[in-house]
Amino acid sequence: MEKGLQWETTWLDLPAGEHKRPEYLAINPVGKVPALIDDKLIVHDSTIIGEYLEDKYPDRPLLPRDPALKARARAFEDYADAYLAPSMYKILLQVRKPETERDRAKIEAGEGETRRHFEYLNRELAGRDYLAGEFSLADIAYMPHLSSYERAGYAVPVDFGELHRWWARLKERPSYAKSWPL
Ligand SMILES: N[C@@H](CCC(=O)N[C@@H](CS)C(=O)NCC(=O)O)C(=O)O
Repeated sequence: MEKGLQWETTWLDLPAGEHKRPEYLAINPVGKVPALIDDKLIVHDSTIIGEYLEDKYPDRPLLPRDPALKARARAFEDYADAYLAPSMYKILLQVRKPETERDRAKIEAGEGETRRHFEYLNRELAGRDYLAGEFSLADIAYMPHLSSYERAGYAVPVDFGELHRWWARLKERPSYAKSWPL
């Protein structure tokens, strides 16, 4: 939507293992979401999908042109997937279980790590509206993870003011409501 494109979403039930069924493995052999089907082309991994859409539809750019800022955008995009997400999913995979089956140690480890990621992001957002210049793929990378975190009953802490305001700014974008069933 940020690029003015039309798309149709097919949601998979991950706890039910729909992403491991043969029909989905034919689309993404590693059995993870998301995947994009664009006519006859299949692209998977959120980073590659973002880069592909950026290359194919360069209007309304979602990466900075300046090489240094672009490197920063890519680094933060990667940070969301490679660092923040694994910490958060330590929590989220537990809290979706019945309370008696939850592993408290994993939840506490995830909470501690997530807080350290928040500290880092809060510092990096000081004096900035977005992570790398204008709104970009760097910011977008955090939207599904933070949204899942909130749905699990957590909140982006208000004591991290820069982070909190940035997250509020992202959620105000019409694309947030459009891309994510509320
Ligand atoms: N680097 C990949 C990570 C994809 C990923 O781990 N997706 C998670 C959901 S956010 C998933 O499919 N988990 C199910 C599983 O690993 O079985 C990307 O950014 O697309």
